[in-house]
Amino acid sequence: MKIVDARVIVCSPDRNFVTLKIETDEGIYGLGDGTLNGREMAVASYLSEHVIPCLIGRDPFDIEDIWQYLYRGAYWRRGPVTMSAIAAVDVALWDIKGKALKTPVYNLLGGKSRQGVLVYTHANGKTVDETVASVRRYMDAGYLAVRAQCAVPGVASSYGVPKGGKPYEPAERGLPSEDVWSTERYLNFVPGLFERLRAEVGHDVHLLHDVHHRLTPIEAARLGKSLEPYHLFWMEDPTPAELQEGFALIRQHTTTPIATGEVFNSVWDAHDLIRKQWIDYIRMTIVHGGGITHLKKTADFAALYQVKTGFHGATDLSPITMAAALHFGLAIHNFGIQEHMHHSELTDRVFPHEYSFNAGYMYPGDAPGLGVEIDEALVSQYPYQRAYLPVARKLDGTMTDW
Ligand code: CS2
Ligand code: MG
Repeated sequence: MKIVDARVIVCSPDRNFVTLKIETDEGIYGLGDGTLNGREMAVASYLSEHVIPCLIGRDPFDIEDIWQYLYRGAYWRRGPVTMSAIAAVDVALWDIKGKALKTPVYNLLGGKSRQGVLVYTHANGKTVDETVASVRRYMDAGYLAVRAQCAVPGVASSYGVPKGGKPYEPAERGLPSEDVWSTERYLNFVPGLFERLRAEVGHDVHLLHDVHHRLTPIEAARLGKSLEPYHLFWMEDPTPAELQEGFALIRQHTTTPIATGEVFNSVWDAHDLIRKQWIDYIRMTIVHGGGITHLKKTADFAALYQVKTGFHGATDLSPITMAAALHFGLAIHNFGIQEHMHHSELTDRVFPHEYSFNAGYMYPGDAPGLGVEIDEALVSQYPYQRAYLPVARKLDGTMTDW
């Protein structure tokens, strides 16, 4: 089998997605996701200008060699753009191999280690009451794990809370909006949110919270300690992870489990975090972490240190990545949990897929390959529109981490 063509499809059904379609001389094609929220066209150009010419004529079954060629051959290694482009190729090749061998991708990864993939979704509210009601709605819908985010009183805009009554979508068309942040008000508010949540929804549901890189290590230690009575499933991205040893300071003070890595793109970004057991879950995702091939190596390394996976799964990763993550999560032994933020109904029509949800778990389906398609007729109606993630400033105007 030979790769005879490949092309990048950028579309924007409610939000931008970058899709790579690789075609073979046997009529089998594969789909990969290269979506990088707010920097989509960088990945599209990297693929079109620098990667696709090198793919033509290669055997799509040579997944490992093509991965190594694109990684080592780039010379300028790592980074979200490079690794998202490599991921798009890698995932498309796994899709082709599954289709050619007439088996779902999870079977190529060792087969089923479990019957379903435990998922969590996003609850939020402008008030504690709204957040409690939102968590309850998802519990009633069958979710066993729910992330809870709430507007912080006295702060004009908070991460994870929708604006203007629309569903929460991180990227906004037009230039970056400016959010406001107050560490003091946040740290004084969040423990009370989870005290109320546990009192209202009980202790069985897994509750998660995303700090979104906004605290110093000692502030994160204070937060983790204050949340211990509410036994969160995890406290996510407590502090920017460039300073990996900062997580050692958090660990000294709290037993609240820690998840990080959605902005990572290589196992080297988490090398110390994993081997020193400074985290409990690695969130690096298949689309930004170099694809299934690199995430398999990362998960196997993490397993040596009893670190589990908890991959990122927000709406800015396409249904192709969600499908790949579910095949991956069904197969690997040290799976922890999979994020599942609902795509819009229009996005689901653009990317018809086999995966499904039932009673807290998701299932990738048994179609050969990934079990996801792209409706190219529909795509043409939703062309790319530049969009940005917000930026954040402290109350005094100092730039901070969004
Ligand atoms: C968040 C994301 O889902 C999460 O854990 O951190 O919504 C994140 O803000 C977006 O993916 C950024 O594009
Ligand atoms: Mg996050």
